[in-house]
Amino acid sequence: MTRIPKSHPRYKSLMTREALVAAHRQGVAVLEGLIAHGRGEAWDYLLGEGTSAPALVAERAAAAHLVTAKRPVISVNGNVAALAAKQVASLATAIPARVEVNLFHRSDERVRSVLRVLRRAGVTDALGARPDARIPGIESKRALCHRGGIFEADVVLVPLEDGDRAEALARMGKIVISVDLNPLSRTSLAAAVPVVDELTRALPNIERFARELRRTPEETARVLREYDRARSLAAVYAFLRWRLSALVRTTRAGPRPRRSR
Ligand code: PTJ
Repeated sequence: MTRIPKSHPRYKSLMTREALVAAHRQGVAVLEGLIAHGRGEAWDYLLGEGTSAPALVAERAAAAHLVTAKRPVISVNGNVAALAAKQVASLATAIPARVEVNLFHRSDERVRSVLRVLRRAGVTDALGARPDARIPGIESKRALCHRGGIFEADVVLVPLEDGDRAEALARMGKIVISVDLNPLSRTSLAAAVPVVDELTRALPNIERFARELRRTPEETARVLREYDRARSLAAVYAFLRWRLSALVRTTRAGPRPRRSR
């Protein structure tokens, strides 16, 4: 592993990249996952590398759905395990929700590797190793799932998803919550609650809201009633437009725009 000096202006970003590379070497993340990460990071630059107000609204709605669900499930793939196993464990406890490993590039060995990472992070009963059901309408191995997990879940949190399964889960009548920095992705467009934020920021935010909303059912009901996915996505696009106009203004004024090192 390359030693990254703490003084490097992109220290956090470079460390995350190294963590993903290490996870790839351990058979947890796939090469395609590294490409996915690069795409996500490009969006994060545009969004200012912080949680936007519209993302917070979606995260609160996500928490409200999760704490009122009968059978909530958090779906985990290679990237999610590599970047946020501890946050997944903590969120699953807070809700409480089941965790299921679901891989696009599935092999039994990879499922075992991801389960190992989750176990070390504190998820001792994650599903995924012995799928006994299929998501209708999906031909890839992502269709494989557990009856007692994703198949019968009413609310599914799908971070860093590909669009196909998010659409199929929505067709099954499930409430799909996505975490995806790309507000134009098929996943974000298919989700009932698209959270356009970086995974390691989004999960702790959702957990914080879940812990708060569990104690306040009336507020939870209000959040569920008032959340409007179309308005929420439109607010993300408006935020992006505002960010880009601010960048145009600051660039014209001289100094370098914030966070564009
Ligand atoms: O582990 P596997 O085999 O299940 O494969 C996982 C990947 C990620 C390769 C697979 O799900 C995939 O191909 O995903 P996509 O279609 O590349 O979509 C990933 C989405 O996540 C993209 O829209 C990225 O912008 C977004 N993304 C990447 N990193 C992050 C992110 N969103 C939030 N936080 C991130 N850290």
